[in-house]
Amino acid sequence: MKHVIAGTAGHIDHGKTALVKALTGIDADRLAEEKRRGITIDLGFAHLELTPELRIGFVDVPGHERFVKNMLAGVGGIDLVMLVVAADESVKPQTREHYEICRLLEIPRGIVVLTKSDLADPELIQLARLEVAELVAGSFLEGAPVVAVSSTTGAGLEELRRELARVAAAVPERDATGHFRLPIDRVFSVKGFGTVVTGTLISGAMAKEQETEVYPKGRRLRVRGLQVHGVAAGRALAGQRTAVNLADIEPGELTRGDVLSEPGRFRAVRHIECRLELLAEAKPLKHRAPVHFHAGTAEIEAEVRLFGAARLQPGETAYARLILREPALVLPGDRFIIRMFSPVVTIGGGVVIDIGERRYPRGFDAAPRLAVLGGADAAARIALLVREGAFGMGMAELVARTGMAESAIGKAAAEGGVLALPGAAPWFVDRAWFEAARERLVEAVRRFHGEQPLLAGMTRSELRTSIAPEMPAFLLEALLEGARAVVAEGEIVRLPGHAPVLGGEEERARQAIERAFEQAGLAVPAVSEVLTKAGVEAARARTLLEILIREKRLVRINQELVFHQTALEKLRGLFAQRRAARFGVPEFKEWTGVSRKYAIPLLEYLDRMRVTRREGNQRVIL
Ligand SMILES: Nc1nc2c(ncn2[C@@H]2O[C@H](COP(=O)(O)OP(=O)(O)OP(=O)(O)O)[C@@H](O)[C@H]2O)c(=O)[nH]1
Ligand SMILES: [Mg+2]
Repeated sequence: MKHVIAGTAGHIDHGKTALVKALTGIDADRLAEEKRRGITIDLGFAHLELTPELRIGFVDVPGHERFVKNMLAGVGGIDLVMLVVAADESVKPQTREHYEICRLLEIPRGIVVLTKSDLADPELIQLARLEVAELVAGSFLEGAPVVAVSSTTGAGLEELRRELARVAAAVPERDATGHFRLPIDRVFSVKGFGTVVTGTLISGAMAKEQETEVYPKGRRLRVRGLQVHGVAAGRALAGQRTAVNLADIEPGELTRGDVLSEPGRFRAVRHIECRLELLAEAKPLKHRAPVHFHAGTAEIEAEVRLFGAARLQPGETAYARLILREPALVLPGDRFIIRMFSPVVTIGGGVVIDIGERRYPRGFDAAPRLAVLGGADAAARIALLVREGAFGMGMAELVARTGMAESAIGKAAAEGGVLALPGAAPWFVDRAWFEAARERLVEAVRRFHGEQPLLAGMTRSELRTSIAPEMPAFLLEALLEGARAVVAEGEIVRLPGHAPVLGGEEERARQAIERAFEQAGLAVPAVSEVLTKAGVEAARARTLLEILIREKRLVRINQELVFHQTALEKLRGLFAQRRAARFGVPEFKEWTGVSRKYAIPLLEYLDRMRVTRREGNQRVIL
């Protein structure tokens, strides 16, 4: 069964609700106040099985100019619009406003319905046809079917059903593989179930029992139950009207405009970079003008920042930044509408391009980067984001920044010539940056050899600091991996040809120092004593000691005590067989044969190494 969502649009009293009722038998005006006043105030919903294979969900919107904000919450996810124009009144202000909204939101297709045909003679109907044709010329509705109907007599309804089926057939199957998002349009409580929210699932799929996060509030909740177009379901797919029963939350804690999505996947943001179109009928839009921002089902106050221009002229399109008063979950590609503060009328809209909340240096021309990020070339987009990251960008961040599925990002990265570093979480780096970083690394090692010819090489941490202290450790590993120009041995990185230049005398002294500790086992001599006997002057002997410690042949466990690495290795081996045993200092002395002078520092060292843990006077072997 194919699910398609149709929205109504059009001026107040032009017969939208009556039309939905004539088609479905359902009165979408559910509020008492709506029935009393005879107008629609908030969104209404109805559905129809047009053919055995086609189910149409209808979102009926209010035409009153004061409720356009409610209309905006309803048309976001629709597949097609029925632009309703009363044949006896023709095009009116909200016909235009609703039409412009649908155009700016890039609703892909629609049907023009001339209602109340029973109240208009053929000439009047013809006039309405002409006026509508003029209104929609050059837009997505140019050439769309125009059907005259009467909801009172039923005239034209058959033809409308046929056109609906035809247009619905052209609606492509939605891709449900992406990350799910459900902008909430209603929140209520159902006896026996608790809190239920509804909305159109705009991407991905949701399943019963899964966890979801409410953006921007950050609450994580369990999906207790799902309904699709009014029927209980285990899964809901993109494009479907979905009701979600949520556990452990009161209706008052959620509002229209909140979005259900995957836990921790995205970030609500306050700065949005976009392409903004100002309607031809609007007044010029000033830099820093306050506006109402509508995206999905959310409405948020915002300020427009124009890049390098004092104002945007009517009918013009420009890149701009919107500063939202409250954070919102929006993603690149999302369409939005802006409305003025007073009078509250629609003045424009556009598409979100970047949510990176990037700061530009003074005088920076953002247009080229926004042209790439707003362009159709996904490979170029991913390559740009990766290049902008200080050390490239991880998969999780790319998903959060673009909303794209991992597979699509991987494919775009490959096409964009971006280097993918393998790992549990893939990481992407710019190829040129990577090569340059590797050259800098080799250069740093070469310089180090020049300055410290006695040392075998740089330690990994020294090397990282010399390139960029904030660089993640795994990136250094990636740079070293497969780098033929350097050799990494344990902690030490050196050039392939480098050997520490110790003179014969120094080499003998180095060996003497190492041997002194090696032979002592755990009962090590005082450092000063070893150095005096090394056979070279004190300062050089100390340097040789430091080299041995850097090379990890000797280990300094406190200010005074240095051990040979093999002695400590043996000591740890002793404990490996005694897991979970408890012991005190006397036992330790007995096992190792060391005196108290060594026992305490050695035990403290073992605690630090997490071989043992102190508990009062005792120790536990971990
Ligand atoms: N004669 C006649 N009257 C109609 C027809 N369709 C609607 N009406 C009447 O027009 C009035 C307004 O109809 P609605 O369907 O409530 O109009 P609407 O567009 O939903 O109005 P809002 O939701 O408030 O914008 C009602 O009194 C309807 O009975 C029609 O085809 N013929
Ligand atoms: Mg209505």
